[in-house]
Amino acid sequence: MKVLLVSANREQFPDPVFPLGAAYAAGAIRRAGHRVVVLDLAFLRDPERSLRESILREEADILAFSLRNLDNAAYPLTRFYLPDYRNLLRTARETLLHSAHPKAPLVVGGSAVGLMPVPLVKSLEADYGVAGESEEAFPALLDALERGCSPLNIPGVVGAKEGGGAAIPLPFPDSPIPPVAEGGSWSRLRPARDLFDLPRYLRVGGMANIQTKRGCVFRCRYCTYPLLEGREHRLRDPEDVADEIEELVERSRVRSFFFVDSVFNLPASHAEGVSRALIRRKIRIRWSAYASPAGLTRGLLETMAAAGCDGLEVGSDSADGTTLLALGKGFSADRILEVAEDCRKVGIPLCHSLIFGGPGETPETVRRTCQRIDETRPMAVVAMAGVRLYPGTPLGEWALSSGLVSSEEDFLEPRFFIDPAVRSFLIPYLEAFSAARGNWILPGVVPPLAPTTQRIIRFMGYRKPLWHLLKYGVFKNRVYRDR
Ligand code: B12
Ligand code: SF4
Repeated sequence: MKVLLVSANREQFPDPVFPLGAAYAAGAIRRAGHRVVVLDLAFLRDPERSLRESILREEADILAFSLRNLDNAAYPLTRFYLPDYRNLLRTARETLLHSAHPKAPLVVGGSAVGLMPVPLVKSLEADYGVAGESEEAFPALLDALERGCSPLNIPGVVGAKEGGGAAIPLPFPDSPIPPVAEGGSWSRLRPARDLFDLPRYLRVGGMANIQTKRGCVFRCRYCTYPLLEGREHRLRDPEDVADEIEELVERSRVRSFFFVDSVFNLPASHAEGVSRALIRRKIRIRWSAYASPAGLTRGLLETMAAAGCDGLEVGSDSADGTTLLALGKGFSADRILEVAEDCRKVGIPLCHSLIFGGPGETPETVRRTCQRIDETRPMAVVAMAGVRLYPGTPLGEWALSSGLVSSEEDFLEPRFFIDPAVRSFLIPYLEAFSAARGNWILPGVVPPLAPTTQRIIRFMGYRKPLWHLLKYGVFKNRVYRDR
């Protein structure tokens, strides 16, 4: 079958990010023998027009959309992408009527779909949605459509017309934990980066992205990552990760990477394994990643630094013990302070990511967190004021059962929780606190860096995450970064 795969993400902040999920999805169906044509909307001036032209030109049997973000998860300056996606699918449907395949099905996938498959598929009036990863479900869906069968018994596939999702989404076929060196069928597969304009992403976004594992074993109360990737770790062979990096260095001259794992440093043995593989092969790159204070030991930090790690976005969330407990974090406030100290000794710049306003937050806990985090002298802090609620997370389920949110559909529009005790206090306090420091970024409160400044920085060849610039006075209070 011929598939037109549209990558719909046009968000340019904090950087345009290479559509790794769409590239994995394209790779999965190409390996199964289908023809794939990609339309990446990220940099197009008139995406709807380009979509119309591609549909008429390509005459594909299936139109598939990769939807990464639903919204920017930031409050109160929330950006909501669903209306744009709705327009795209409507345009596709109308254009198809004048094309060679007026009944070509519309399929949607990507993390936005994984978060709320049935409401999203219905709201977009798509034919089918794939919740979770593409490697098995997407080729199986195409195979079923080719044979004229219903794909609704395929794990992960939902359908809007035939009763709103007959199949039970089961996106992690390789759980429970496979042996360390073989994380399941996806783990040796390569994303089809060649179908996208990687050099352009490197030029304007600074870094290439790569995944070394899927899954997170923690259950932080607000977090969707275990829902998107599974609750068990599925690890790639560190040597295979190093092979992929070497390929990118040699073929595309990539020198700067971001590991997109939910938490890079866990399990520690795997982070150590990936780092040692890079050291052994003397691959000269620099990279950043998300890290948890849990298990981030001095020894591991030293190995990571020797392997090229030059920045960590640490999910500290809060530096107040009761708030950390309420958020379901598996570490103490003291651990955050130790990690900050170890990062300084090892020479790895640190950016704390914080979430304010969760259950039990008070003005006192907010003040304590700000003060303690500031005392760690981080290079940057990204602070969210309010917690984006998602179905399936403990906090989202509590919001549903307590009537704060009335149905799963209601989560489509960005809904945030801010404890009533800090509702009027939080934002003015954070604004004043961050303004006095300059290296605190409030994505939902302070408007982001102007796109032209961002482009100039990248044009000049700057390849690190932009929060590193906060060490320079001229960028204080200006750079934007978020998780
Ligand atoms: C790493 C990461 C980042 C890094 C990216 C660094 C980089 N250079 O890549 C940074 C910090 C820059 C970042 C920024 C943002 N992020 Co982010 N990020 C992630 C994270 C942890 C991993 C993303 C990733 O690459 N995964 C690996 C790929 C392979 O997985 P995937 O994209 O899901 O693709 C799989 C499936 O979805 C499926 N699939 C994908 N496409 C398709 C298409 C079809 C047709 C099919 C069938 C299947 C399919 O198959 C793929 C695997 O086979 C996710 C959370 C998570 N654990 O998924 C959040 C996540 C994607 N981010 C999110 C958000 C909101 C953002 C920001 C908007 C935050 C902000 N306010 O700035 C920005 C937007 C940036 C941008 N330009 O788009 C949200 C999106 C959901 C939402 N609420 O809208 C997520 C899901 C986190 C969350 N809150 O739940 N992010
Ligand atoms: S916040 Fe981090 S550690 Fe907690 S569940 Fe999410 S990804 Fe895992």
